[in-house]
Amino acid sequence: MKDSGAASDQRAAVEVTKDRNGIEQVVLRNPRGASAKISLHGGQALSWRTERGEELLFTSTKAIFKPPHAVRGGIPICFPQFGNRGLLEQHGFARNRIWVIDDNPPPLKPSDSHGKVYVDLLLKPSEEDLKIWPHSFEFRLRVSLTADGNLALLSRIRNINCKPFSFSIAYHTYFAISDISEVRIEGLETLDYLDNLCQRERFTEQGDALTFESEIDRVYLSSSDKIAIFDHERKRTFVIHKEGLPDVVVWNPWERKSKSMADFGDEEYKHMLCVDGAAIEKPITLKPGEEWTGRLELSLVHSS
Ligand code: TA6
Repeated sequence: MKDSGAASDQRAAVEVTKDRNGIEQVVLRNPRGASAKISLHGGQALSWRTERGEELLFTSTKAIFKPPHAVRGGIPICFPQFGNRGLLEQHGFARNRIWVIDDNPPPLKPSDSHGKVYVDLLLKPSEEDLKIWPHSFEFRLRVSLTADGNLALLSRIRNINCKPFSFSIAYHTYFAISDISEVRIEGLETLDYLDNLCQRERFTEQGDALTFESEIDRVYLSSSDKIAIFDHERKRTFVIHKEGLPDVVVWNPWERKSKSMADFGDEEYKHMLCVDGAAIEKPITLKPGEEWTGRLELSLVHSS
């Protein structure tokens, strides 16, 4: 855990605390007072706040903060699969495991550190994990807060096995929004998508911004690396920049599904939208010793 040069201001800080279950959480604070909180439960970012303390990630008021439940909100890491297939639990086990702080990660590019306050986390499979997914890996996650208050997640997944393996991954990001009727997404126009509400059938998106009138559960394929989520009422836009993550999951449970989720309020669908940088359609295959890198950077732009 470090705060590098430009963030050496005394208010730039990395603080380790514990939640009510005794699980460690890391709080990052940049010189302007923006902050992020990451739980070692799942390596999950639970909070991302502006320098004015405004919360930008949604967390359900009914979230369960105890393993093996993934906390309903923030940014769960879906690995080694997105979805529900085979022996693995829904969206894989990474979000339901306790990660550790990695004080001596392999070096990264200077741009991954300069001016950032960050923490490095590490997940390795347990013997139990290897029984259901027999592939040894090291998953290094760097969560950073930039000088401008952007939230950056950098994943490095290395195959330390003696044979290749494939995985899919998603940063399952719950954005806090004013009201789902006030929101539109730009950057997905004309893309093909797999519709989870129609047995993952493939469709093509229309030619203008995506708005919401009912449950949506789609994987948009081969998108550009920049997606924008406009919140008209709050006059702000979330901008997602991604690298190595060709697909975008868009999910809002709407009214009926909200009522079926114990860890989600019946009306909470109005105030959240999941837009996930992901690699799903074409799973990533790593040869022995090979490492994959995926980057996601979230920023907030105020719009008039
Ligand atoms: O596409 C997103 C999705 O797979 C939805 O089907 C919904 O299940 C959502 O993820 C949440 O999954 P979770 O396992 O966190 O309840």
